[in-house]
Amino acid sequence: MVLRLGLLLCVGLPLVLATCQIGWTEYKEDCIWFSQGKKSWNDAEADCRSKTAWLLSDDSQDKHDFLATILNVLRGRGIAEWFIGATDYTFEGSFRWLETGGPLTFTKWAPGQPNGTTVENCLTLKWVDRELLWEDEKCSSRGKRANNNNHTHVHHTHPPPMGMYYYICETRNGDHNSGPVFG
Ligand SMILES: [Ca+2]
Ligand SMILES: [Ca+2]
Repeated sequence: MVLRLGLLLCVGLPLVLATCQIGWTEYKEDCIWFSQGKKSWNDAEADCRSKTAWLLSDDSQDKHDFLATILNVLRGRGIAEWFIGATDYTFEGSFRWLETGGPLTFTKWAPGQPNGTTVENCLTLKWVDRELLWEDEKCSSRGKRANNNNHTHVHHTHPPPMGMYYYICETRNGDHNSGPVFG
């Protein structure tokens, strides 16, 4: 899938890939990476951090449209929901971006969302009809042992456990070796 996506990105979008590492997609000053497996939000966040990155901020219409172009292709493969980098775990109802700690000024909530109260504290990007929108979702599959294989099968014989989603990491051009400051 990486190869096909890479090919698609090279052919289908006017990208300059020179300043992002291989496997990352350039958007303005950012480099963006799409997971090939599902994790809980915390594990996804840790995986991004291990790449000197963070879970993505979807903080402008232009960036959202850019993401929609790519995610629409992956949607065709059955990958339709992604964790991104905001949570209201600390203060219920007050989502904050991981990247900046700031509130969500640009928003893309699906109708009726967020609706998860203290049960759903993690932000997902999700296709609702033909629109890519936000929903709050469970951050992990609590209580159940997640099926933790790394296969990227698109078709599941059983639905995936709630709270396990694909995810999107983001970093700045050239930041791979310097490291962002967290906390
Ligand atoms: Ca919540
Ligand atoms: Ca929700």
